[in-house]
Amino acid sequence: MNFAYTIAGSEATGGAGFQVDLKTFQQLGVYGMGTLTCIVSFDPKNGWAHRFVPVDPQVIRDQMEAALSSQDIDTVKIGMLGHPDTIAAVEEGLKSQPWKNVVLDPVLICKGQEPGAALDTDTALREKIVPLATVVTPNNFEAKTLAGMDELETVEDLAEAAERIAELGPKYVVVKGGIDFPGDDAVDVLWDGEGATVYRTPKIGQERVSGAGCTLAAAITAELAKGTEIAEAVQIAKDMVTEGIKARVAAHTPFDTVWQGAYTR
Ligand code: PXL
Repeated sequence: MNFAYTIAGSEATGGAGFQVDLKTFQQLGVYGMGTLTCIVSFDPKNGWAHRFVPVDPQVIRDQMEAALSSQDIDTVKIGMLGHPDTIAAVEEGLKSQPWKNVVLDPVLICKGQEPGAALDTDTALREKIVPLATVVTPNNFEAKTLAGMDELETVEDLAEAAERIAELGPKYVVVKGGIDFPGDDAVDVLWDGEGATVYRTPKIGQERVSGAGCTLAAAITAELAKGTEIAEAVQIAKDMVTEGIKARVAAHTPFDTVWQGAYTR
């Protein structure tokens, strides 16, 4: 059995976060484990705004102790952390043992949230967690923020952002162009320390779909847990996201959501 571990927030509708991570792990045939960092409950009475509650840092420490004592785990995905105290607890837990793969989805803000809401959290993430990651998967906005770049408009820009973020510590950086990247293709770039690999597939519509970023990072994590090498893991993850967007599930929320069950190998 291969094990994959997620440290992420709950998003109750099933469209993002912890719920997506476990669905993705299961779909790719790895045993999913997890620690909850926060609870997000969208508010349907208020435009589906984010209601955010951090989990007590001691409870995060307890969950990590339980999970990491129950199995020899070497592969972890980190999703939404959301608070400096959460980041401190997760940093401590990560440093309690060696890792082969630490995949960080550097969630700065969620769909529908205003940028710049929590600068101290963003700074703590950059200073404490990014240097511990072996793989980081920023979206367009996160890549601009972490790389200190104003625009990502060409494949060369994506590659430059990835290379700059690698200077913060991570061996591999996957920058996701996403819907904001100009043109008809969904373009992602993997920087591996020596060069850039470009992944390209036609965009499916022009609407944002919830859970694409979580699914991509979780799928990379699951594949790394199985021993797949990074460039192939990213391709499999992108294929899973593409299939999942094609098979997206409509909801009463503002965004459709990815269906992880559409992908089989
Ligand atoms: O998509 C980013 C994300 C990650 N994790 C949780 C979320 C969201 C966005 O809403 O709620 C828990």
